[in-house]
Amino acid sequence: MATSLKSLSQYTEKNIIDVSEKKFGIVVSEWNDQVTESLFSGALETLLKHGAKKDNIYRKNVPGSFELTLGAQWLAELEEIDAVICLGCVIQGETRHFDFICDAVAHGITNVGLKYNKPVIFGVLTPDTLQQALDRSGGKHGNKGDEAAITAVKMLGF
Ligand code: DLZ
Repeated sequence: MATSLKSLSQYTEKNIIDVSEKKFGIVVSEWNDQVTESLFSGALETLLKHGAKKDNIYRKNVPGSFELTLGAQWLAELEEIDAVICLGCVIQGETRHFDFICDAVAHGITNVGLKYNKPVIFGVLTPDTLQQALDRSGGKHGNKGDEAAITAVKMLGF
């Protein structure tokens, strides 16, 4: 999808365009699903609040955050999908597993976005503890799923 020029009249508030005809893919990692389900609920609610239609939102689950990249690619390669949101939660453990997964998924998601020229959003929490994740998935620090969704909507306005 190449960026198209948009005139000021196509924007509503805060530089946000009408996304009622846009199609969104959401990839959800099943690891730490207590957290990722809340991220998904937040993302879905935010997309609907901004005018996206439920019929235009597609969800795919993947086993863990490491698989988000391939899941994102499977959605991004579909011509009809306008933006992809990746939701995961990698909690720091005692080994370097955390670093490998976080590095791979950050680079992987970036590459998918560049390859398909579409917004592919990094909605992956990388906390030290489960509590920090819960605080950021509908708890006292908000919901990063909402932020991922609004980022997708904003990127479609470019
Ligand atoms: C193996 C693993 C571990 C230890 N921790 C997490 C995690 O905190 N969050 C997450 O999303 N996934 C984790 N995984 C699974 C990996 O993402 C991946 O699914 C496996 O390494 C298989 O490729």
